[in-house]
Amino acid sequence: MEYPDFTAEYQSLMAKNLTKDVFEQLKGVVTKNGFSLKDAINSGLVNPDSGIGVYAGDPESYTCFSPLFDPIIRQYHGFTGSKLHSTNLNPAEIDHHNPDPDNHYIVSTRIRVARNLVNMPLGPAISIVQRDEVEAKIVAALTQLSGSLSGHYYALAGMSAAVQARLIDDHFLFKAGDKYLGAAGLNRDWPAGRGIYHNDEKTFLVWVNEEDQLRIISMQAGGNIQQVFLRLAQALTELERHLHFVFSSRLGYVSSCPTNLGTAMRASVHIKLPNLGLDMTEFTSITEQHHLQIRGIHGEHSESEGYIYDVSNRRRLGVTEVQCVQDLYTGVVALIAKEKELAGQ
Ligand code: ADP
Ligand code: CIR
Repeated sequence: MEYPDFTAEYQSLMAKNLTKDVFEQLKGVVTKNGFSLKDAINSGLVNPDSGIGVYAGDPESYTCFSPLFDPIIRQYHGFTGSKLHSTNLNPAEIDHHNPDPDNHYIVSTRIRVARNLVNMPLGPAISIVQRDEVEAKIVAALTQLSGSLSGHYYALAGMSAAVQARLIDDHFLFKAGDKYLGAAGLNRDWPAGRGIYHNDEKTFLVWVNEEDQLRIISMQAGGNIQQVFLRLAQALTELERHLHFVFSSRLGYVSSCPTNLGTAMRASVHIKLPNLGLDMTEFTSITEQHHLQIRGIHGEHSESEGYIYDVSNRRRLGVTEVQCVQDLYTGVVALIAKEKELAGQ
């Protein structure tokens, strides 16, 4: 493999950090699962519009390719690496319940975490047999859930196109054919081994073998962040009785994309901000101040509709889960205050 020709359109953290020196150091490196530098950077090479541009094939990728991954991790999470990552999923420490108690702005709240099983490659390097094995282990654990978390698993392979489209439109299911995941090898053998578990109310959901082996999701209408967090924390406690997730004190919960390391948590609201939506400079200055990110209404790389935005915590490593939710809470309070001020003008 030759050093890539990074033209001006390549603005990803991968393009920025893969200097000729780093390339020379890593070009011959292969992890024990056969994952190479070329595999790690392929998504960013094929998609020059990538923001990050790298994926890990296994937990070992983070050490084998650390001269590339470490600066990307530092730059994305603002985490210097001088302290270890610690986790705090204690719902009692969420001291604010709802940033929009009168229900004027927040349409819905969702908190998800990514998890992967120990002793398995991550999605980009997993084999079809291993993926099926992961699915079977996860489904067996989900079957043990009871009470409000109990539900059913629906394999993607057995799902009609209409049901799939409806679940995607309603924000419950992942989309097929993501080009960034595709170039990372994460869509191989699609739809084998993939599926979704949910309870009847669709307030607790688990995505199986998408970008990570598990995406564990708690969501509901309105802005009661504490209730959403509590449900997620309870589900994690239950699932950890049956599943062993990869965790390191340096990287937290290990994920295929470095943006999801640490808490692996994205806490988001769908929030209607018609006035702030007309002033994206003001909008983004508030979100940046509070370490938040704006996405469109159908998730990453989608657009807003009807001035409804997906606002979520940006940093996930070096902060606890409670802090991620606190980032969201204080930022959303600030956004609502500004929206009210603009509406009054
Ligand atoms: P992820 O959150 O897993 O990183 P995406 O950004 O692709 O992935 O979002 C996945 C789905 O979750 C999308 O359909 C998105 O609209 C939906 N979603 C995200 N946040 C919320 C929310 N607060 N309320 C309802 N749906 C949401
Ligand atoms: C990219 O590099 O843009 C994609 N691989 C997605 C990166 C992860 N998402 C994110 O930063 N929010």
